[in-house]
Amino acid sequence: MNNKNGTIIIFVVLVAVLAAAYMLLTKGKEKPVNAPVSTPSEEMIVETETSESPSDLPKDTSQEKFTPKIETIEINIKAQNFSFEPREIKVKVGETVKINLENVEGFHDLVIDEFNVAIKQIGAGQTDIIEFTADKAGEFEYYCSIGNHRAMGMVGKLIVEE
Ligand SMILES: [Cu+2]
Repeated sequence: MNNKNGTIIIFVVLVAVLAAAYMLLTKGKEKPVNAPVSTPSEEMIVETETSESPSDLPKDTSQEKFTPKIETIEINIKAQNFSFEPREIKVKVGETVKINLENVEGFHDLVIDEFNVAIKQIGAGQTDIIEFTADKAGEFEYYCSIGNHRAMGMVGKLIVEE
C-alpha cells in the first residue's frame, strides 16, 4: 500500500512538473512567434522604399516627351517671264518657311507684304533664299514687284492653314 501511494505521489509530481514545463515551453514559444512577425513588416518597409525610387524614373521620361518641335518647310519656286512655278503654296501656322527662288529668265524678285518677305532682284540663272515664320493663317499673295510683272500675272497664292 505504501509503495502504491509512493508511486502515485511521484506520478502526480511528475505530471505537475511536466505541466509546468509545458506551460514554460508554450510561453517561451509565444515570444519567438512574435519575433518573426516583426521581420516581415521590416521587409515590407524596405519594399515600399525601393518601389518609390523607380516611380521617379517615369517622371523624368515624361518631361522628355514635351520637347517642342520646330517644323521647317522648304519650298522651291521658279521665276520666269512672267509667272511663278508653283502658283500655290500650302503651309501650316507656326511653320518656318524656307523659299528657294530660282530665276530661269529675265529679272525678277519675290515679295510677300504680310510677312515682310522680299527676295531682292536676281538675274537669269541666279537663286536666292529667304526664311520666315508663317505666324498667321489666311491666304496671301506673293508677287514680282519689278515693272508691271505683277499685273502681267507674275503672282502666286500662299495658303497658311490653321
Ligand atoms: Cu518679275
